[in-house]
Amino acid sequence: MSIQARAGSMALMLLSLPLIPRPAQAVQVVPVPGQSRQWDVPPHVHFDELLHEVFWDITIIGVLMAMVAAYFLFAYRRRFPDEVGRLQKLSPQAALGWMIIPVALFMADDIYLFAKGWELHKQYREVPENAYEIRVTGAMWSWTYTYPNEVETYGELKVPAETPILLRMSSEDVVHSHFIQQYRVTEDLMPGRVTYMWFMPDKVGEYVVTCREYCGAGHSSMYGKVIVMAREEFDAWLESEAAAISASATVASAQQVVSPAADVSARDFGR
Ligand SMILES: [Cu+2]
Repeated sequence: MSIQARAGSMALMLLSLPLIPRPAQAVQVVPVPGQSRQWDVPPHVHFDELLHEVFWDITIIGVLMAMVAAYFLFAYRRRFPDEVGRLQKLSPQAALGWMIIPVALFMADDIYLFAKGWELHKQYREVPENAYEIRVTGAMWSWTYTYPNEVETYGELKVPAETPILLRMSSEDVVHSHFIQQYRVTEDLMPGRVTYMWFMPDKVGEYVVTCREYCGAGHSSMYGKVIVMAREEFDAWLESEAAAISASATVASAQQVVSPAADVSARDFGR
């Protein structure tokens, strides 16, 4: 991208900044339209790229500053005990130049990084169309995950690999925050509101989930796992869980058929 094009896109991004932030309960997940913005690179990879860029940026600036400071310390050192420094008077143009040029350079760098951060933020907020949705309920002190077929797990979030995962989240009591360090993502859960996060589990494996908002004495026990499974393995697991639920529901309804008659007879005989 040329410098002009980059400056143009940065200016556009800045102009699109909402001056008044939307309230947190606005849960309208905007699907990514068409094929134009399918996220080939997951947001957690972008997050790391940007973090490294910031580290390089501050390292280079820091080293340059230190070198200039060391040079000045040496070049303008006191050469004999009674030496008195002289201050050269700058012309107004030179004074303005020394003020404007460094500020412009630093601000350009800062705005460039800010624009990249904004882009990353948008990626985290725009959920891909093909995301697989799971409901999350936080409570003191557990995580409940509910799958589309009403299968529930506790403290273990099982997900298929290479599928974007959308978590739609709420809390039963206080504020919690669902944090998956592997995917560089965290989001608050609040009672009476629904919030969301999405991530791309790109590799099979087990990763850590913690609560990132102090939520009472048992806060540290809100510790769980994300288990990323191969797609077929995940489908088979979900099906077997659903089958187990419907089998136990069949047993329960059979018991219900028996019990009303028993109740009636018990009532009648008790009279
Ligand atoms: Cu919590």
